Amino acid sequence: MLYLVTGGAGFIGSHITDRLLADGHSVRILDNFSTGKRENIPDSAAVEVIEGDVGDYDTVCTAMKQVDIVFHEAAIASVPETVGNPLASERVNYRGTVNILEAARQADVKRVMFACSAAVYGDLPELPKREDMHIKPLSPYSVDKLASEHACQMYFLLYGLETVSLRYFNVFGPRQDPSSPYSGVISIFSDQLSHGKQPTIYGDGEQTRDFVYVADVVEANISAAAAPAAAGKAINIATGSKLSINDLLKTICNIKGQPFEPNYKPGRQGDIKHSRADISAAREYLDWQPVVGFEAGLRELFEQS
Ligand code: UD2
Repeated sequence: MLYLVTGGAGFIGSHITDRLLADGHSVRILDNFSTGKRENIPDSAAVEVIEGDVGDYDTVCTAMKQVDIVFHEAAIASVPETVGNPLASERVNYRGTVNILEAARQADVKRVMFACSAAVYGDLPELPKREDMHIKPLSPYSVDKLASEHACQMYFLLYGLETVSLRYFNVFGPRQDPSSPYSGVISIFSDQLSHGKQPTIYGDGEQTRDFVYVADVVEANISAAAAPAAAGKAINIATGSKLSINDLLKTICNIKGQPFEPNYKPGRQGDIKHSRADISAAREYLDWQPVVGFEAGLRELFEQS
């Protein structure tokens, strides 16, 4: 089987690539290296790398040749970046997905997994988030992810191309880049503590998130590629539990054996207060639930960093 992983040099895509290689598959990576890193790609004869952009249809068609299954992880992942540049978001995050879907249709690909996001839910207060509830995307990023999800469903219904949209919640793990202020909070805290810097908590720290470990996200993708009932669905990928940012920092400090003294700053504009998923659809359609989980994931992350 030949797999195409877009964004395969990035955080989640590189972990999916590792998993596919471990199973003996061949992997083609399409990545423009805007945020992805060459060192994330294993040195293996079973990996082919195409440097290129999902926004370019001809490039996508070249990358799609002979491919059986696609994991579409490439995106402009920074919400603030898309707020500053909505056209770039539309080109990569929406049109990039349509390019993938159309090229996959032309190449008779068996299934496409699309990396969607909990961002589509916006700031509506109702919890836990269920896939069928009212949503309110609030940024170019979330609008383009939602539009992509609709395109995935449309390609399934209209053309029979099997697609699965996975709505990732707060994913964490090795290779998540801590360098931007909008990087995942776990990568930022971990990096700050490693360098003896005081962590910052925005707001009162009582906001909560549903943190899911990257290895569990990879397994959700592997299940989605094979589960018959998943085609045409949008499915939350999370743990179903919540943790406050205050408790997150305490847990990290306990594991690292370092004391902490957070610096509290005003809450971020647009910050969502609480986020937690209902993961019953993942259980039902993917026969998936997180196996590593939050604390074991944190320990694994710190062992590797
Ligand atoms: C996540 C996604 C984002 C989008 C959004 C939709 C990540 C990295 N980001 O943003 O792409 O899908 O959900 O709602 O998964 N915080 C601190 N100190 C720090 C950094 C963050 O207190 O140094 C707080 C931050 O204000 C927020 C929480 O930690 O309340 C989580 O922040 P985040 O940037 O990791 O993720 P989030 O949920 O804002």
